[in-house]
Amino acid sequence: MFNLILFGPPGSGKGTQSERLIAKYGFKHLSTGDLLRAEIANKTPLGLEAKSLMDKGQLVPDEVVIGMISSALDANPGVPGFLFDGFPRTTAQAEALDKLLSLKGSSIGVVLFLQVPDDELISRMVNRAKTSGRSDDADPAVLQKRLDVYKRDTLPVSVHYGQLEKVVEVEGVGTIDDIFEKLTAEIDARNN
Ligand code: B4P
Repeated sequence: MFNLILFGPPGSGKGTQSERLIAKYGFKHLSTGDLLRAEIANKTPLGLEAKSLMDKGQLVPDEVVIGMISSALDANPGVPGFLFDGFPRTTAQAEALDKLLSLKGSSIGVVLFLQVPDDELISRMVNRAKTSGRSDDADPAVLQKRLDVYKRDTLPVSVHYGQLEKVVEVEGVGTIDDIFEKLTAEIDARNN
């Protein structure tokens, strides 16, 4: 089993590239953002709590997302690997993920870290807001908050996996096809 984390700031293209990577490799896609938006769409109690935090640009509590990932891992035995998209977003989530995978005799193969400057991130999310209907993309103050939270709480995840020598930085500006090619080259160099 080969597991990878697609890592990067909000709007760096994790969701966009994940779609293509799962189509090519057959990984099971686990996006905590998508899982949370499904809870919101179904108006579950968890979804209601998550929506109020997401609309403010804040993270949902660790125990909620760790619980979701733990259930998803158990529900998908026998897959060729998992692609984690938007998770882990805190060091506590990373440590929990490492433990969950080790209980299954597995681990993270590589962390692909998309590098995109802040002004490009903001412009992408503002554009996405026009079509996605995502309320967390519409307000510039919320976008700035999401970038601040990323730098404070999520960037340390790259340090955690950097210490394990698992992080590969990939230029995230360019055409979607070019970035996809760079990501697949890194995966193919490790997953054989
Ligand atoms: P997510 O759903 O993870 O979304 P994201 O980080 O905003 O976007 P992503 O990087 O996937 O960008 P995309 O491909 O869409 O998180 C949303 C919220 O959920 C968080 O703020 C948080 O509140 C909560 N949450 C999620 N996971 C959590 C966790 N683990 N713990 C706690 N809370 C959690 O790309 C963005 C735009 O750019 C798109 O419009 C796309 O078309 C465009 N684009 C992509 N690639 C491009 C390129 N190469 N050039 C130009 N544009 C490009």
